[in-house]
Amino acid sequence: MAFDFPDLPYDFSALEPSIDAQTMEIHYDRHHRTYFNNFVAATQDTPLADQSLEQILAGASGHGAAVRNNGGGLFNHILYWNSMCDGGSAPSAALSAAIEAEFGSKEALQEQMTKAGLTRFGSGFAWLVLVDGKLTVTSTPNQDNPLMDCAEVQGTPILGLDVWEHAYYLKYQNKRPDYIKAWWDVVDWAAVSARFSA
Ligand code: MN3
Repeated sequence: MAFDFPDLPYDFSALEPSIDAQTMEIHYDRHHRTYFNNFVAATQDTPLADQSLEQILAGASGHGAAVRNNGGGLFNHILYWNSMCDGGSAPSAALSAAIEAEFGSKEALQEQMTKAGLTRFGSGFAWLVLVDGKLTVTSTPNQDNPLMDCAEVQGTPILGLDVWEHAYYLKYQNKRPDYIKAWWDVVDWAAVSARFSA
């Protein structure tokens, strides 16, 4: 398949004040675009060009660093953009029930995922993942993700938090805890619910 550079589903300023417009513009238009361009360069005119991104990631350990890092970077940022909106969305009844069954409450889930993001040394992502129908929190280094055959916890990510410094440094500098706290205000629970039910 041919890969297209994905649209950002809102304006750069849509997530203010949690995430400032300049950070969004640089993150989307430079960082994400670079992962996309490098991924296309690494896969075009190879047998991988006929696979879906998800299929490629499932075999990440065998494709080399350029495909793993840039394919991961492409997927991870699409999920990250589509994990956020400009406020005011709630989990579906089905997702709420699953969260309460697994974590006790939405607040407890948020605490666990915040901790996963804070304890991820260096750069990476924290995830809410479905593993055999069960919700789990995990994190991955660099641009790895739970779709990869080399991930410690493998499953389907339904919510992704970017904790690379490029996601927050302009506004929050080294204060990753402040960024994550503000990030929860823009999480698109309706989109997470749709992925949960899919
Ligand atoms: Mn990023």
